[in-house]
Amino acid sequence: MHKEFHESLKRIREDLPRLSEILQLDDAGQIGPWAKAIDTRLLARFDPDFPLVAAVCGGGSSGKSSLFNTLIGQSRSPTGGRAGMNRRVLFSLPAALAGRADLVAALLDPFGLPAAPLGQPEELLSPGGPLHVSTAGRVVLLDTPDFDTGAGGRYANRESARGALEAADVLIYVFTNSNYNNRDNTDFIAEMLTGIGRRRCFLVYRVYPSFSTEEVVAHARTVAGHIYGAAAEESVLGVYRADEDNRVAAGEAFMTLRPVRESDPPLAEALEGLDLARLRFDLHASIVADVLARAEELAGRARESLQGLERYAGGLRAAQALCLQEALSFFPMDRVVRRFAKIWAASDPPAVRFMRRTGSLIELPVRAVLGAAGRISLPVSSRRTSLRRRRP
Ligand SMILES: Nc1nc2c(ncn2[C@@H]2O[C@H](COP(=O)(O)OP(=O)(O)OP(=O)(O)O)[C@@H](O)[C@H]2O)c(=O)[nH]1
Ligand SMILES: [Mg+2]
Repeated sequence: MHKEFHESLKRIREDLPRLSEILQLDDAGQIGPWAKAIDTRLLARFDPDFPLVAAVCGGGSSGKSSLFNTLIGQSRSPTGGRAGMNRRVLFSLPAALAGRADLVAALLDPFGLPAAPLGQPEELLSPGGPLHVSTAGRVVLLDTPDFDTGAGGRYANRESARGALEAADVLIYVFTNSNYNNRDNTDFIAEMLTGIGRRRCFLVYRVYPSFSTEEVVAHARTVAGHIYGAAAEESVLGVYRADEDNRVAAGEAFMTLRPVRESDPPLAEALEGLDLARLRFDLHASIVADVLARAEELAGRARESLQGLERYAGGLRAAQALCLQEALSFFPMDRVVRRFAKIWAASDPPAVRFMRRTGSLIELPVRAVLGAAGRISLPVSSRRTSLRRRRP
């Protein structure tokens, strides 16, 4: 299904511009952006060679960079005690992607900024486009800036974190004992993961070694519940604990990750072993379902609003008719008609002259009109005055 979709999409992508060229359609301006969107947003993403993109994310100083380094097996991302250290995204670029410029372009598209290879780790400490390091693995890992550094509702890195989260197929959410119950962080993550479509995630708990498995499970359940609500169970792909270790802090060792459920594979293996086609299909299906549900909701609201407007217009029409009826009863119809007759006679049109010559026939239509005016229902008082005025 996944493969068929990719093939069909590719055919449309190739045939439509050719058709436009053959038919000499004057739409080059539209075809270009359309083709680019298909290339980067859809075609590459459904390419069987497009790697899994997993974003490591979490609050400031939760251990994201330490985990990123652990997973790529190289100490490339700077780690430290100051929250909000990483200001840009660092991603691992599998060596297998080297010859696939189209896939790399698609990978970078959500960031909207040109990428460059990482030179010195310090480059990550100032804001800018994403940087990359080459790895032997098959997974693209993103080390993202934290999204909770800042104050008064303004967060320094949220936009950059947002790009990374939207580019990812899955997330690896790192949390600690001091922030696992922080609603602000989980709310932001929840918005990213479940706002439109549902991205699944791995949970990594940097925890004191003294914590029991039950405590770790209970805290992980709190985090999952805050992010996914009722869908927590099926959305969490695995829970891992990384016990606090001073050698990690000293930069002498990588983190040690242990699956909380003993039957689960190590995190790196779990990532490599994900059924990518299924995962991506589910993700896109959930995005389409959410988009349609929102559209349905909007259409429902629009229908309700239209009904309200129709009722309002009906009310206005009824009020207008009532006012008109009332106003008509005060309209001095006899005076208007007499004035009209006067002007008509004064302008002395040839037809009138002719009629005058042929007798007093002129009196006839005017009298008829005046008679009609007299019959129009007028308020008694105004009819009386007009009758009185008509008498010499
Ligand atoms: N004791 C101990 N310290 C750790 C461990 N893992 C990470 N740290 C330390 O915690 C601090 C923050 O770790 P980072 O990996 O830089 O955290 P981060 O989430 O990338 O931080 P920002 O990029 O600033 O948001 C560093 O001083 C790490 O050395 C651990 O297992 N044990
Ligand atoms: Mg970091």
